[in-house]
Amino acid sequence: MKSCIGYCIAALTTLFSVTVFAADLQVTSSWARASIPGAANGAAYVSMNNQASKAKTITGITSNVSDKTELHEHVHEQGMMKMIHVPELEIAPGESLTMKPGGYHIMLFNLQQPLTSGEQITLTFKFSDGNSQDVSIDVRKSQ
Ligand SMILES: [Cu+2]
Repeated sequence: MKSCIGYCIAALTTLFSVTVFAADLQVTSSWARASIPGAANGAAYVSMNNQASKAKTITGITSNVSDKTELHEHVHEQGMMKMIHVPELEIAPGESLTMKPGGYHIMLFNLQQPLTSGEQITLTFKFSDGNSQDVSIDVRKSQ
C-alpha cells in the first residue's frame, strides 16, 4: 500500500512536470460543435493562454477528423459578416487567444464522419518554432 502511494505520487509528479514543460499554451476552454445532419464541415473553439516567456505563433492546425483544418476569423465588411482564413496568429507572452462563435474559430473542412455529441477529437497546433501541441476536445451540441 505504502509503495503504491509512493509510486503513484512519483508518476503524478512526472506527468505534471512533463505537461507543464511541454505545454507553453494552456487550454482554458475547448469544444467542437456536433454536426448538423448532412453538414460537410465542422467548427471547433479552443481558447488558450500563452504561458511561455516568448510569443508563440500558430502557423497551422490539423485534426484527426477532417481533410483540411484552418484558423478563421469573422470580420465585418461593408455590412456583411465574412469569414477569413488566418494563416498565422501570434499570441504574446501572457496573452490569451479566445475562440467563440462569431469570432476566431477553427474550421474542419470535409469531415470524415459527422461529429457526434460526447465524442472527442484531437487537434494538433503547429508553431513557428517547430513545436506542435495536441489538444483533445469534446464534441457538444452547443457551448
Ligand atoms: Cu470559418
